[in-house]
Amino acid sequence: MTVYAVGDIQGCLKPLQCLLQEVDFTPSRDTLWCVGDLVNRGPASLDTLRYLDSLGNACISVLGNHDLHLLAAAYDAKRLRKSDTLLPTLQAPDRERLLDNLRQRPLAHMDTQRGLIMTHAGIPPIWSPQETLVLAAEVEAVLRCDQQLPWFLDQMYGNEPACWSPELDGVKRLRAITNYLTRMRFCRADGTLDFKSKDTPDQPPKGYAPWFTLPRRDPTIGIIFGHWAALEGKVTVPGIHALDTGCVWGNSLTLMNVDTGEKRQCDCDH
Ligand SMILES: [Mn+2]
Repeated sequence: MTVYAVGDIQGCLKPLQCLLQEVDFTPSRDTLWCVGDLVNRGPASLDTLRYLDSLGNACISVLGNHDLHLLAAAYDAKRLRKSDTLLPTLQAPDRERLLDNLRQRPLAHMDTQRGLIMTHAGIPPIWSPQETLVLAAEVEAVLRCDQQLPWFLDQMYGNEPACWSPELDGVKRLRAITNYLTRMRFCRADGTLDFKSKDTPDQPPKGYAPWFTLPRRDPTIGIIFGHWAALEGKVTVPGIHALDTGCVWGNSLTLMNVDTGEKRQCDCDH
């Protein structure tokens, strides 16, 4: 049994299937972890969701900002932006099943045995892996609740509060957790986030640093994440695995054998 982790797919199904074929991925034997952003911007979001659902328990995916955006657009099509490629998914006959499965997915996944945690954007220096799981579960409960979901999707967007406090409550608390786990790039040691810069990690806004360069609460737990294509997967901090290599931007999709750390890539030729 082998566990593989793949970077942001964003509807690039062909390179994913090419990589899985190369490693002879077998759903009855192996497991695929996805760092989220399964959909959007790429050519085959709908078929990507269908394919990953077909893997059943052999696929574990955490939610990314684009996945949450798809859920939000499903409730209000006015939220669609010009660059979104989500219409075929929203118009699909099986959309309800796909969206329902998507919103059951977690924001954080921990493998205690392997000493690894996976989220879409990473983990802020102020949270331990255990705290991260507890806080992620607060948002997961709202996403899975029919009554609360439309309300949350309505309030989800926004950059405030920029800093975590355990006293936060209501939608501010949920939005902060969501932003840390799905949108974070640059951060201060106290957890304050910057949302303006998507640049390379060597050009942080003044007073900020890439979140993974700040001392973390539990260095014995490795972190697998995506979201930050400008990193090109080149993070050298031990135990930090950056898997987004910008497939949807014409670069490549990265698949990592979680146990050996061996990586392979497939070019995105859509
Ligand atoms: Mn993302």
